[in-house]
Amino acid sequence: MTKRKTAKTTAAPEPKPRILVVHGPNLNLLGTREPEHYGRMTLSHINLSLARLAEAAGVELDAFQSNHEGALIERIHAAREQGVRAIIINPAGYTHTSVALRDALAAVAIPFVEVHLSNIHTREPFRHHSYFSDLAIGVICGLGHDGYRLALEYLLNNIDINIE
Ligand code: CA2
Repeated sequence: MTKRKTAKTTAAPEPKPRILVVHGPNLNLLGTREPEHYGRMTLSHINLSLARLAEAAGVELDAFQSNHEGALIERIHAAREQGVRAIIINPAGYTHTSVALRDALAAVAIPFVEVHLSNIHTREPFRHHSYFSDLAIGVICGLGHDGYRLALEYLLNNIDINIE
């Protein structure tokens, strides 16, 4: 008698939830200049500690930095296609100028936390207004690189309620 092979059905593993961290212009210089405002930690170091925290929670974390408004907008559009669950964004100088970046976040409707290393409200008046804050779940500013970690911890604790 010949034995017939039975096809085993193994369910595909659930994809990990994804969180995207977006860093705006000049943040690639972190840790090299203006430590009085932006601290001494480099962007790679910040991204690495966030990635470790996310991995421990079973979440995939992508980080993206650009000095170009269009590239930031396109990354945010791509996030919708990728099913990104939440975004942490420091729009840097675009915080105070970019209707286009704001519109991209509004269009994809992915919940986001706005983070600033420095306290924008204690600095020059032109930094006091953000085009993002009224759309954000929350805003963290003035806590240096800890702000990113706190934003991520919040999202990791609340990721399930962020599903539309
Ligand atoms: O405090 C923040 O995180 C800011 O978003 C940083 C922006 C600034 O325009 C915002 O008002 C507040 C500037 C980012 C520039 O990053 C640098 C980092 C190191 C050295 C020089 C610039």
